[in-house]
Amino acid sequence: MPVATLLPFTATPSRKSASPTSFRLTEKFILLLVFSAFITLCFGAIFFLPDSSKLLSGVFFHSSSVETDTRTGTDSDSSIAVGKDEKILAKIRKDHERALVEAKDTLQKRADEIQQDIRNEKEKVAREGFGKGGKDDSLPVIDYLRPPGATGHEPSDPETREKRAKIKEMMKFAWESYKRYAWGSNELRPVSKQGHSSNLFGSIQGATIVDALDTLYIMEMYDEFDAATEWVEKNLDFNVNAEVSVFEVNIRFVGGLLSAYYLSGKEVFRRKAVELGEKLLPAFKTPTGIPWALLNLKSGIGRNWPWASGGSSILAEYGTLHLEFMHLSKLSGKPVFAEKVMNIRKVLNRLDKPQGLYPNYLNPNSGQWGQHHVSVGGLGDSFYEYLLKAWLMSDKTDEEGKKLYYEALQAIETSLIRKSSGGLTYIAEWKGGLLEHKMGHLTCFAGGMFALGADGAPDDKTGHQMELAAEIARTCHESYARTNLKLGPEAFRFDGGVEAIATRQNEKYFILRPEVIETYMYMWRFTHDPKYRQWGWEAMQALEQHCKVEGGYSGVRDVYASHPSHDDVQQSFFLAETLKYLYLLFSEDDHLPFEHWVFNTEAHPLPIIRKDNTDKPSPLE
Ligand code: DMJ
Repeated sequence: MPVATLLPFTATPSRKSASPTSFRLTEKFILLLVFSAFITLCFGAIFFLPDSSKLLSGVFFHSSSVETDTRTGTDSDSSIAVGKDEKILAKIRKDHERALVEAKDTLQKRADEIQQDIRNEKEKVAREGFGKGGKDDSLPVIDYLRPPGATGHEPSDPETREKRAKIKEMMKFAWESYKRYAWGSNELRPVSKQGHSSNLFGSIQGATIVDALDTLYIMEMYDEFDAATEWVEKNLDFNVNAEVSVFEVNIRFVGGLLSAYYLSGKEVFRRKAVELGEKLLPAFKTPTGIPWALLNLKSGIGRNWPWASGGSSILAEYGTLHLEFMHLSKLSGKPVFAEKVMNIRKVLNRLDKPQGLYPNYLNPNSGQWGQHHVSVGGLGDSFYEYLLKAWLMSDKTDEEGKKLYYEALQAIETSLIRKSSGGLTYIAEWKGGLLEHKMGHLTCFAGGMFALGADGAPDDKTGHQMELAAEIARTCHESYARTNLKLGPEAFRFDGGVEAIATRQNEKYFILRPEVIETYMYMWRFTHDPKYRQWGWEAMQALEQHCKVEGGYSGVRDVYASHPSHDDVQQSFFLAETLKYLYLLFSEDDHLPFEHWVFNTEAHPLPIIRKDNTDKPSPLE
């Protein structure tokens, strides 16, 4: 492993100002050397170039003598000024000597002494506080170690490089537009050029800022990242008397903050993530510990969506907390977060599953299933994703997560996966024992999930899982290809004589969702089949052509229309997910490599928690 990966607070080489909280010793050392060289030059200029010394005394020293002369014009003041210059020179000489001694000291230090210095510095920061809010006693001092691959390098192939740069431009435009017209609001209305807030976040502000942080970082948009960080430090406030969606706040805000922390090492993100996690804990106060969908952050009172099967909680919502909560425990030293999500597993394990399937609705009071609807799309999707990723993120130690995932997958294959007469594989929905031959755009993430899980599949099913993944990717591509705008509908059907086409007006919209591009990205990483980049590029061109408006990117109401009618929302997940997955599709594999990172369901990368503790810093060699 390169030494750089072992260094706590190791800065990305090209990083400008979004560095971790304090300068690292290596950086200090380099600065000292530069400073020493600079001073030496100045001394040379002063002592060996007599003609320029006068000039220097007026310019380099920002001459107090010049100013004094102007004010008084007396000789005695001039002599005072000369005396001052000598003092300044003496001080500089002293500083110079001290810098050299310090540099020498650093060179002579052993690796363990350097590590100790780093620890002392970190403890000092924790003791003396950081940013707004100052010291936080409730968080343990931890060593930060940036996991490998936080930023990538330019693709070697010029065409890919160009495409990747184009995607970065899209991010710039989406971000700048949000900044210009909606800064601080949750989302942007790109047509009417104003802020937009859905009720998912109550009165928490800045969803786009928090959701975009890691995309800004990995695209090396560091000035923008710094501006976003400053906004978080000064304005991100969870002390609101408002009801929020626990799921949405978790995947976008907690997930976004955690990733920003792991990428940048900035303490403010850890602190905010844990603070928000704690605010979400009252959601678990139900007889079973299955959390409410909605929570008032001030009162701690929770409830469920009124439309959800007799007051049920939703599988994809309570089942999509695991990754973030495991990291909250790791970063806070508080086991309560992990306990809450492990309890969800326990409740589910006790229940009978119809044909091995997990219904979308579960009553948090009785602990019984609500309506027997099953879906790998909306209401169910990321529950399955998190079983697999819980196992991967635990460095493959969470055997229970693995078992639950592959068992669920078996049931899905048996009961939900079908092939159309035209040869398209799709994942149907299940309603009380009857199949609905419809697949949502949301369900298209499953191609990526199957590919990601193929490697660990039991009974030599790896090849089969990869085939399935490729078939889902193809079907989802067809759902795009069969529209006028070459963007996918919200849901498409395989009945009534159609295949991969939306037949209902209320299923024809496209809201900048990422799932299809997400699957292309996984398929590219695992197969390197150029068609996935080709498909991603097609989607990118359609986005540019039909979704780009003067004030940002907008969803469209009907992908079968000849001209787009814009819905006037730039969803925060467009910046968090769609553009990030597109960018990674055209990046090298060592950028956020799967051996080190797992993406939460909002595409926020979280590092694998190493069983052998190698994610903890070790002494330098
Ligand atoms: C995102 O918020 C997440 O991907 C979530 O899991 C499902 N839907 C949206 C994007 O479509």
